[in-house]
Amino acid sequence: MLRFTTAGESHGIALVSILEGMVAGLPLVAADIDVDLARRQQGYGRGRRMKIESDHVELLSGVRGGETLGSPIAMIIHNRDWKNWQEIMDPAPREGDPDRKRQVTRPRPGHVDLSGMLKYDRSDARDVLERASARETTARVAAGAICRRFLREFDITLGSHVVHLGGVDAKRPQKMPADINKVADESELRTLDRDAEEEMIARIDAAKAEGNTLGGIAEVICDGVPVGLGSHVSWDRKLDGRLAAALMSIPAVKAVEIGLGVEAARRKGSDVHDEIDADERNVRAGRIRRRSNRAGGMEGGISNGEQIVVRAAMKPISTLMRPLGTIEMKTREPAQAVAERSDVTAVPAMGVIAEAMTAFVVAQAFLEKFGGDSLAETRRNYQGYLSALSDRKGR
Ligand code: EPS
Repeated sequence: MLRFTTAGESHGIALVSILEGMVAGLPLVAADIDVDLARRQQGYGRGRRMKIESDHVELLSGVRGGETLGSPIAMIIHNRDWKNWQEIMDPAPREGDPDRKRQVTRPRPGHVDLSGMLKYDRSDARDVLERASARETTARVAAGAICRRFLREFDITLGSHVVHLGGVDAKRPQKMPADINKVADESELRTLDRDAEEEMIARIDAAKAEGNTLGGIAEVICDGVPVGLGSHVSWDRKLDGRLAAALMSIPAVKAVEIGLGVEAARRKGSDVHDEIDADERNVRAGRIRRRSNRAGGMEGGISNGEQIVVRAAMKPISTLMRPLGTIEMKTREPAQAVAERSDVTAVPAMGVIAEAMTAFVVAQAFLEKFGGDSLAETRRNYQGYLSALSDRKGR
């Protein structure tokens, strides 16, 4: 079973990511991971923190001589900002210092500050927000980058682009570029519509001037997935449900759509379902193709061989420089929420994180179906499946 876990606080010493269940023999170097870490740090509207950090992964285990060993892959990403926070975030007990600096006692509406203080019985919301911070997603992107590297061995690729930001829709190009990220990464907002981008930047500037924040939507497209990942037989094996859970777990994501998504509920069946044709060349999909891909590459929780298309919608960040009303927890008196340094928007970064989470779920489902302890074994198993699909006749 492919799985990963992360650890680390936003202004702590470092972030840690452990990916377990990856096959042996996968070529892997730190640079394969660093490219995605750098992509996650981009985006107009980020705060000053991104100028401090320059994320780089150190591989601690599970890789030798540029190849994975099949053992857990442990990674560390140091927080450069730690040097400015050592006193505040020091893990050691601090005698005679009951009032730590930068305590947060005026919880931000929309943030986990308040629920976390109550649940974990903390008087300083910093004990909650340091882990809730989207800085944690760096460690997810590290694990996702290895999954992406694995999927590339099977010609499965992923890209994403921003389709909405702060009230502005981006138009899709007539023809999607073959390498979406190559084009999206050139844009400050990771959008494929340059006109919309200008308008989005203007909205970000205006939001910043008024101390506000903006949300948006990113779309992930995964190409090359064979028919048969996930299963219809049990609720927790459905690929669509697993993808939705993975994307919903990204901080501030409030909705996930697959294919047509919510729009499918408004249309008649004939305008929703993708008609089927035989297609000799399309072995990966069982010598079949759909005339359209409104289903977003899955039917009944099983991949159908079309592109997987998922969208994640992010609410505006809950740290506002013009703070909303709250209470001071010590006195329960009305107060203004804490206004910590933050981003105006992080939608472009969220798209990169959504790619990582999609890569993880697809790699996990792929390994579930084809198994294998080494890359060569997984490849043999996959090729056996493709030849069986190819040889299918009369049924
Ligand atoms: C975040 C607040 C900001 C963001 C941070 C997420 O950090 P800081 O409080 O240090 O200014 O920059 O995102 C990252 C550090 C990152 O790597 O994405 C928050 O409160 O969630």
